[in-house]
Amino acid sequence: MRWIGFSVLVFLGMALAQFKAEYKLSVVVGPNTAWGMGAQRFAELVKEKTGGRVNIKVYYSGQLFAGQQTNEFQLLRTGVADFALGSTINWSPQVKELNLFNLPFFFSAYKDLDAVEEGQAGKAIFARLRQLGVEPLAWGENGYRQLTNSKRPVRTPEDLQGLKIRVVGAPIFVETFRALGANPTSMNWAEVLTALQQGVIDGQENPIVGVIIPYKLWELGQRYLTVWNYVIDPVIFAASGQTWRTFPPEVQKAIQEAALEAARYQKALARAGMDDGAALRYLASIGVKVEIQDPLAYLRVQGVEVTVLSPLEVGRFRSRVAEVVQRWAKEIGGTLVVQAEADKKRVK
Ligand code: X2X
Repeated sequence: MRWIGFSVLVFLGMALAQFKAEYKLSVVVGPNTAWGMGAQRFAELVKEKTGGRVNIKVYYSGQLFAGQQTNEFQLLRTGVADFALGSTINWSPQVKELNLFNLPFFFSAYKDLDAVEEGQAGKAIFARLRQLGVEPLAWGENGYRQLTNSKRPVRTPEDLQGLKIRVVGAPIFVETFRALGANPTSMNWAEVLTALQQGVIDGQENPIVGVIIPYKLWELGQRYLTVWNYVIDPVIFAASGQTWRTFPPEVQKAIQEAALEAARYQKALARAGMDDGAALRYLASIGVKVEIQDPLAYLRVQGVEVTVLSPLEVGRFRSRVAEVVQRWAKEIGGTLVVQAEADKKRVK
């Protein structure tokens, strides 16, 4: 009997020892964003689906990487962060394939992006991340990135001349904004709010629902918004390969399911009021009420002057960045770009 009791204890001990008391998840933004809420939902679902064995704590606002957002991928690879809900922009300096999403004016509709994520290109990107020691779980979204500034409405490339625009520290963004005639400067998100407030920069680019509204950028002088859908910013739910390997298969399966469910919710939050209504309908179907149903109307009420570009007007910007696209398509790898084009065609 005593022997059995002892064995049970040893067995229990082993089972418990497999799990850390806390798993760290990195997010670059705060908890009141679609991105942050998606991370929190993922943590809750993982806890629920693993019977409380995997406890994830969300570290918001870049706490794990001390503000240096392009380091996040490295933290994941080395297991300093067990999980992340990370932007493809922030990981693109380490994973050149992710620059596919940074190609200006490449994804003109949500359905193009969905097709690429679900298609050959998306699968190839996930395989590449795995090769680099990061286990991708699901595609989430920050959103279409739009331009804001404190100086004037921007409708043509001429309007953008000389404006000091903050971009993320990924080289393709600096090149894109230079080609457009702006004066780009790279800066971590953690420093952007103060820089806007102090007028060190004139403008920035980020999604409306994802960032501009939750951070109330108009209160920091960003009175002009240009809706041009120039880049869309997917975020990826992922685990460090090192952490992932410590989980038994049934736990991996539960975490994978949690990621897919959280991603659907998170993506819908990011698209709420910005698509044909599908996102709001989905959220209503799962009992989530969204306060701001018409984000552009909401911004106008806040005193923001909204300039929505026509396809013709977008074309003027697009023609200025043709060389940047060509150069980066080579960098990314011809095969991946061709796969992405084929994925997009399937939904035309
Ligand atoms: O830094 C940004 O602009 C942000 C928050 O959108 C990203 O992390 C890519």
